[in-house]
Amino acid sequence: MSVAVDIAAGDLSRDGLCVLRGALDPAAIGALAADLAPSFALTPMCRGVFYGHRTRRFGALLRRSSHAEALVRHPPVLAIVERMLLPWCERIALNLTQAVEIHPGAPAQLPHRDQDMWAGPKGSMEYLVNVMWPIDPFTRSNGGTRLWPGSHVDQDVAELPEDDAVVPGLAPGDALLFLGSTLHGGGGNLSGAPRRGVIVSYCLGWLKPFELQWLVYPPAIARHFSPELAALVGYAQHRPNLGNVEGQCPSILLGESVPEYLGAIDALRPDQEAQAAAFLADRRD
Ligand SMILES: O=C(O)CCC(=O)C(=O)O
Ligand SMILES: [Fe+2]
Repeated sequence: MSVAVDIAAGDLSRDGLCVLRGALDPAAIGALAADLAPSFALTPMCRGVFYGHRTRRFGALLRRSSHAEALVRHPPVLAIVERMLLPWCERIALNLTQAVEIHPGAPAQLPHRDQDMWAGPKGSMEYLVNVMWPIDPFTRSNGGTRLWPGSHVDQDVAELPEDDAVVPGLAPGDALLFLGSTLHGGGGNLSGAPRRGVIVSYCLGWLKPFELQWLVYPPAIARHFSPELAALVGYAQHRPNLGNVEGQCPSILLGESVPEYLGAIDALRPDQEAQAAAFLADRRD
């Protein structure tokens, strides 16, 4: 696994994208698609030029299907994402889960970089890694994701020739990974059938996520998650002390009963603990 992770992480750093072929059994994607079918049937079309009028989207996939966790916690994907993001945070967070259905006749989506939702400086760090899991095979004609390889290097370029875009052909079970700094967009669907896929994205653990994970998975729901999944959706502090409830780890809310009065408890990195201890030792006389 680690050789494959090394190769994929290398491709992702170099090109801004990579494909993991056969990352999951197509049957697992089929089971997820079956659970999502009622949501695809009942969710209204999007409004707005970015989401797309002939496109349907919905989030909260971990609530809609028990099969979503296999995508969100896919070990090689997590290893690659951590390789990309841990230089700038001490834990990664789930940014969103979103099903996207691009209907016949939908135009191509505006090329964009997903990181531009955050207003911080760009070019010196990565904010996000996106993973597209196709439900239907992705092709150039049915709206497969268009990406501009290398566009993560010169991020001042907002637009590149359409002919320079690649559209990786994908089968259910494949995973397409791309950086938040990679220019991309959904394709126009010239075929006669909808193109469905699931996006799972991860961001630096100290950022505000695109989809508000704590509201989408409140304690009554997250209580039934594995501890690892609960931590990914935000029931974990980002040291030092960020993202707490009453100064404690928010996972306290997942217990049977929550005491009304909680004392704050530091969650510091070991280097900060040591620095604080040294500071106090110096002052002791
Ligand atoms: O549907 C796709 O292929 C990509 C969608 C996308 O990039 C987005 O909505 O940010
Ligand atoms: Fe995007």
